[in-house]
Amino acid sequence: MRLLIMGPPGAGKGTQAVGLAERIGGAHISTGDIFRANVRDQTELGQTAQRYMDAGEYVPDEVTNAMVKDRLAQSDATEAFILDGYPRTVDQVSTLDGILAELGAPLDGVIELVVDPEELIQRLLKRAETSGRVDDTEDVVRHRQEVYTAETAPLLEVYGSRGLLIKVDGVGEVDEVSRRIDAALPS
Ligand code: B4P
Repeated sequence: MRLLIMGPPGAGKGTQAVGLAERIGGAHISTGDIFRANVRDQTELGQTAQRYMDAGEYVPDEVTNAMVKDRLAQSDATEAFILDGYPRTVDQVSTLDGILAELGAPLDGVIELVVDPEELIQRLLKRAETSGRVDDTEDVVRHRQEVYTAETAPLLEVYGSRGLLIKVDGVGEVDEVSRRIDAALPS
């Protein structure tokens, strides 16, 4: 199964994608995690990504697209994957379409986690207490929500018009949300 998981910052994409990847037996590909690993290791990619992430902005498409293309070509992603946090822009959608067409690997579904905006802010401020993430301060968290609304929310319509969108209520215990996702997946 090949899936995307989408939703605003703090919706629980990463939280849900880890378990879901295990359940579908595929790769969990989180662009946020890959960027953070590169920042930690002080690679050239990490140095480019860091200034955007710290400000709550998106990393430029050409950087992100090349990174995902490379990752999707790895053997653990051949049969099944869940892409977490990608695509986030219209340009990333067309790049992903091209990559998947080349691989002959169409998507089976796009999960949208739906969570109320104020709940999102509270979750991320709570995460800030332990995460050490520079992009979890209140101003940056609010800016990330605005960037999501402007740049990424329109993508949901694109996938909706392709009949791929699976809306899931993201509020409740983590296990409860996981059960809702499993029940909504195509068989
Ligand atoms: P991401 O790492 O994707 O971060 P996120 O949107 O903050 O997190 P997510 O929705 O996964 O929430 P999580 O499970 O952690 O991106 C970070 C940055 O990287 C971006 O701002 C951007 O700069 C860059 N980037 C990444 N992808 C990019 C792309 N494609 N293009 C350009 N730039 C890109 O959950 C959040 C919190 O809620 C956690 O503390 C969790 O414990 C809690 N939580 C989860 N589920 C819960 C539940 N059911 N109830 C209560 N709390 C819950």
